[in-house]
Amino acid sequence: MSLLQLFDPSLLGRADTPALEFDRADVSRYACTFGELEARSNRLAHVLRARGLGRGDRLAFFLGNRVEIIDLWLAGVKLGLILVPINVLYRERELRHILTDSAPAAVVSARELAAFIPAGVPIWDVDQLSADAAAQLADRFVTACVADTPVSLVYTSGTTGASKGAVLTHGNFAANAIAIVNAWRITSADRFLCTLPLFHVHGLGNGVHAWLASGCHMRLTERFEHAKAAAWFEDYRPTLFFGVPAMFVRLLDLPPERAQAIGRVLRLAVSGSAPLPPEVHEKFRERYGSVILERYGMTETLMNVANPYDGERRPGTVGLPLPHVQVKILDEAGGPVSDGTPGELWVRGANVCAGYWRRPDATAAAWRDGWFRTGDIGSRAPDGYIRLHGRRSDLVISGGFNIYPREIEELILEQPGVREAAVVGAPDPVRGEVLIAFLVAGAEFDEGALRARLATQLASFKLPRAFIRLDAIPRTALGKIQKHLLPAWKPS
Ligand code: MCA
Ligand code: AMP
Repeated sequence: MSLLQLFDPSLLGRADTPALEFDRADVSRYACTFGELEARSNRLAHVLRARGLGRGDRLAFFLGNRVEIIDLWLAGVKLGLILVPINVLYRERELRHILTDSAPAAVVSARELAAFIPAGVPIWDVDQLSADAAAQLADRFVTACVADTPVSLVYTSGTTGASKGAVLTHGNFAANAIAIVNAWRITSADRFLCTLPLFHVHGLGNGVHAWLASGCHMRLTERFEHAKAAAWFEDYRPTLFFGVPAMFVRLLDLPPERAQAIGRVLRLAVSGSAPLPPEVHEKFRERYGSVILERYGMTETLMNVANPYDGERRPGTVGLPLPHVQVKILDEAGGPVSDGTPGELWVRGANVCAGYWRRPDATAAAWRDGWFRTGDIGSRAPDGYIRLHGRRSDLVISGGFNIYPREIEELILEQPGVREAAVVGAPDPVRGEVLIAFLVAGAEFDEGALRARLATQLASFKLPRAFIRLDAIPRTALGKIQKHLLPAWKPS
């Protein structure tokens, strides 16, 4: 199945129905129907074709949330393009890698972001594309796509600093959207508040796709903003909200009466991308009268496991495998573990991506007999509920954004005077974790210069909160860093 088949009942079948509202920074609100989205994306598709793009061509976008991302996505779906979303917080080092690896025809971006894009890739200004599109006819042009046709490369944070592009197909996204729309009973009557960034699969593959597949109404915001969140809920009165745990922590600030009023309208709140602390689950239930549904997914697999809509949403667990997703838990030797014993999760299903872009080595390492190795450690209770215990590698998740410490360690080690570096995650009440850097450095080391350099090279969520100098980094006899022996860090 192609994504267009999934979206057509909304784009064509509900053409006159209000589909979307978006609050722009200048506070003016844009609103449109599904039919207008269909026309906007058709016009843009003509522009992209005229610029020479066709089936299989990559087109990257480096943008904060705005309606034009939806136009690009739909135009790409119609033309058989492979879209490459890039986290808008990424800076030179991350951008250079993704743009070199995916080799897009161009990167669509905005004037205020263009300076971050390394030289070498054509930049197409998003406002210019829209202006060109306005002069086009709104008739539809479609390149036939099937379930196996790639539609996107979404880059995962890489264990060695070199992130890999997960090749996601029409079939992967369609399977995911159908699974969650059914499991979470999403219908055209829903009102969905989307504050998640659209450059990750949580906002795009769950948010935008569930909206387009169900034909419900969506309010999109530029980003989640703590100070505005309550007003958005009260004004828009969403029935549906998807968030990362850091957003739910922020929402606990609301006074009980306001939270209760929001909770009476909110039919379903879904949390994912990082562990939801059981106490946040409990406090949210108390304050809003709404039991968060926690689920587990990955860029490479989209959604795998979710707590049930009906039945117990068990805090501290991610629930049961979604229909049509198979999950097995294996020990180090590759044998099945017994109930309650932690092992590595492997998954199989139409949701699992086609492999890593131009990385046959990494693809071979991650798949075995059609099963994908997640790297997540989990255990299964006798009644089937799955609990995640952590990762095989030292992934840190801050505010729902993934970070491999190795990438930051490599950059710190390039700084004059630094002899050793170890970066770890430390608990943070809002973001779940933040980074702390330990280093051994000589007299010429300049912390200010290091901070300035990291800020130009990396996304802001990857910047260590503190740099702690030690005489030595604890190591094993074989020289391997023992991160668990580093001193505990406390915010001052
Ligand atoms: C944060 N910032 C942003 C955004 N988020 N800037 C632009 N767009 C964003 N979306 C910047 C802020 O400008 C600021 O930068 C810094 O980050 C911290 O912002 P603050 O307002 O203090 O944030 P917060 O209250 O701590 O909340 C952060 C957040 C953010 C809004 C929760 O972490 C977020 O949007 N997380 C979502 C991540 C996500 O979608 N992950 C899905 C991955 P400065 O410091 O420079 O001023 S997909 C996945 O994991 C799988 C598939 C799954 O299971 O879903
Ligand atoms: P990403 O690489 O950005 O797709 O992040 C995927 C990773 O986020 C997974 O492999 C998990 O480690 C983590 N993750 C996603 N959902 C959850 C959850 N509900 N609880 C704990 N970890 C999660």
